[in-house]
Amino acid sequence: MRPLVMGVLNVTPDSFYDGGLFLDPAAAIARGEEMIAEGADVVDIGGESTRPGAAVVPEDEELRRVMPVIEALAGRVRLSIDTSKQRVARLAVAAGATLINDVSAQLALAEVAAETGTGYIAMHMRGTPADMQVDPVYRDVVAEVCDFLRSRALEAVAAGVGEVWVDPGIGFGKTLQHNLALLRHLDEVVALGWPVVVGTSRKSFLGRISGTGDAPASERLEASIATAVYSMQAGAQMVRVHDVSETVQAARLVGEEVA
Ligand code: HH2
Repeated sequence: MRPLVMGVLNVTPDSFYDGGLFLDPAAAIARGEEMIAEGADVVDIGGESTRPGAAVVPEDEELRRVMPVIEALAGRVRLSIDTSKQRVARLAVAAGATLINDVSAQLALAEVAAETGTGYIAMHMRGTPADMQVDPVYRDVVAEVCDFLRSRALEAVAAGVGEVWVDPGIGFGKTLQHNLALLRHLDEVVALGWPVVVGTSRKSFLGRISGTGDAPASERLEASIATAVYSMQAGAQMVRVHDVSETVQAARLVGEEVA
C-alpha cells in the first residue's frame, strides 16, 4: 500500500502558506472537495495558525472557523482536526473528525481520542509557536525528539488510545540543522514502532537548503515533494502537505501503485 497523504486545510487568516485563502467556509469546503478529488486520504482542518510567532486564537473563534467545514466534509473523506484545545477536539470529533492532530501533544487531547475512539497524532514541539524559534537548543535533537515521542505515545496508549501516530514536528522549535538531522535520522523515529507522520510542506527551511533562499513559500513546491518522497522512503506512513495532487503522484511512485 502506498503511504498516505494528508491534505492541509487551514481556515485561518494568517497561516504561513494558505492563510486567508480558505477563511470563507465556502472556499474551504470547495478546497476540501478538490483535495478529495485529488486523492487525499485525510483532510486536516485547522482554525489556528501555529507558524512561528502566531498568537493564540480564542476557542469560540476557532470553532466558528472549523465546524462548518467539518460538518460539510464529514463522511466524504477521513477528517483530522488540527488543534491544541480539548473542547475544539471534542466538538470536531462529534461532527465527524476521526483523527486528532495535536501539535502540543497534551494528555488532555489524547484523553478525548481515548474516550471517543478516534486516532491521535502526538507531535514534538519545543516551546510554543510564540517563542519556539527563539534560539532552540538541543543536546541531541534526534534522541530528545524520540524520547519525547516515545513518552507521549506511551501516555496516549495508557490513556486508552487505540491508534497513535507520532510526528517529529519539522520546523517547531528547530533550526535548519535540527530539521535536517531529524529527516536524515527519520528511521530512528520510525523504529519507535508507531506510524509516523511528517510535515515539511512549504516550510521555510526548504528555501534555505534548496537554493530558493528567502523567496516566498510559493517557490517551494519542488523541495516539498522531494522531502515528502524522502520521508516516505524512510518509512513515514503519512505526509502532511498543501499540494495534494502532486504528492499523491509521488506517493504512488513510492508505493509502486500501478494505475
Ligand atoms: N505543521 C503545521 C501545522 N500542523 N501538524 C503536524 N502533525 N505536523 C506538522 O508538521 C504540522 C502540523 C504548520 O503548517 P501549516 O498548517 O501549513 O501552517 P500554520 O501553522 O501557519 O497554519
